[in-house]
Amino acid sequence: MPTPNSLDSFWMPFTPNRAFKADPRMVVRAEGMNYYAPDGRAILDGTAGLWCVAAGHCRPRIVEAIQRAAGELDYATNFNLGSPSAFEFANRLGEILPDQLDRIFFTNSGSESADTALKIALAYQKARGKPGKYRLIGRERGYHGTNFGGISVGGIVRNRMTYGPMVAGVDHLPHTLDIARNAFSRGEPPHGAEFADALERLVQLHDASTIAAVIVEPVAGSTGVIMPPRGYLKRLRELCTKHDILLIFDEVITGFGRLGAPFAADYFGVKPDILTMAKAITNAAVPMGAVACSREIYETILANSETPIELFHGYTTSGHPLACAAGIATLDTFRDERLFERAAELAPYWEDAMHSLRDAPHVIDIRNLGLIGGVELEPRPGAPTQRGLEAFKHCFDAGVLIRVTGDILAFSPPLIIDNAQIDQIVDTVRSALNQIA
Ligand code: PXG
Repeated sequence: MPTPNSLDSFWMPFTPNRAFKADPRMVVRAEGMNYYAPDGRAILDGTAGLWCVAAGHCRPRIVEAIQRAAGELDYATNFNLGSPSAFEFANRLGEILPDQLDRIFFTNSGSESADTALKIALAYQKARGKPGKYRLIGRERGYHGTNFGGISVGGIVRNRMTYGPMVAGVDHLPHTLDIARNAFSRGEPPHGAEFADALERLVQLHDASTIAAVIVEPVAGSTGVIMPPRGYLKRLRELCTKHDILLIFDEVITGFGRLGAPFAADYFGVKPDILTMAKAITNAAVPMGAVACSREIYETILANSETPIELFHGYTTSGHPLACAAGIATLDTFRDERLFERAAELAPYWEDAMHSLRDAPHVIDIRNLGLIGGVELEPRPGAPTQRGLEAFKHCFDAGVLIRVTGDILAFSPPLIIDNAQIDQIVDTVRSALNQIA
């Protein structure tokens, strides 16, 4: 890989550009569980890239599928022209998605998937003769990417406050993090199913006849690993059904085995009407996202269309041949290596390992589910986020990549991790916490 002469031109996403460019951290290669720094040093990937490299890095089967596709059909539009791999990949996704949730719209990212899902929800309500159902309900601390729909229903202050009034007609449920009652609980926290009842209050405020959809992450990842309290998602489903409101699960991080089941919908036994995907859909080897809709939604929109084109929405690279080839090879890998089952088998060891950090300095909560972990640190007085950042840097220098959100350390390793590598992550984090003030 060529060494750049300057770091000036690339405006890095969600990064303190000035600080990073003054003290850059680079990786130049990856394989399996590891990244490699320019000096050849291995860095264990405790975050599967950014929650996305579920099968581990540079898997030959996926690499070869992309190479083959690039030489065979580099690009074809799916606007009024078809290429087989998009149909094939949609069929394959349908085989592992929840029953009847198998009408697939392709996007290029999780952000596009969120906005696509919201638009489909509105199109469905209009198609069934209920255009007055236009409101979209998100949740505090929700993350649905960075496009306008996603930040409107999302609940992260910094992602919203700069960008004006956003999409109209949006309201939010409360988030479900309740450290006072649930600190150090293992798996689904016991308290807080009643947070779902806030939807009843929103119905009283706005009336259900104005509400199109509720969108939530089954497990909130990027806002600091927030687990759904036991019974919460079921109750949310019941309330949505009761009030004729669509339920959208954003499964951009929970999809593809992260919880030890194909999707969080399977893990929790709660079926949404629309489910968004991205990241691990291609093992992140080619950018891609997708939105799975119920047959009822798809058929209603098609049957009631007043125009030949039923949905005025799409992207130049929706269902790109390289992404579809990568996606099919990724699903083959998940299946043949039984990676979703492997995640379920590893989860108890992972849980014990995460919770062994309970007595480490600064730790005020630990949360886990499937192969997800979150360790919340007490913020340093007057300097929030500093402790988290220092822990991250210590771990990186010691050869382990973790993710940090404020003072919360987040873990989401590739599903191919083994027990010794889990131990290495935990030992490195413990040592980092022992070294920082
Ligand atoms: N929905 C969810 C639930 C996500 O986690 C997106 C949508 C947006 O996906 P794209 O592909 O547009 O980035 C995400 C992305 C973190 C972190 O620190 C997580 C994400 C992105 C950046 C950082 O955990 N998730």
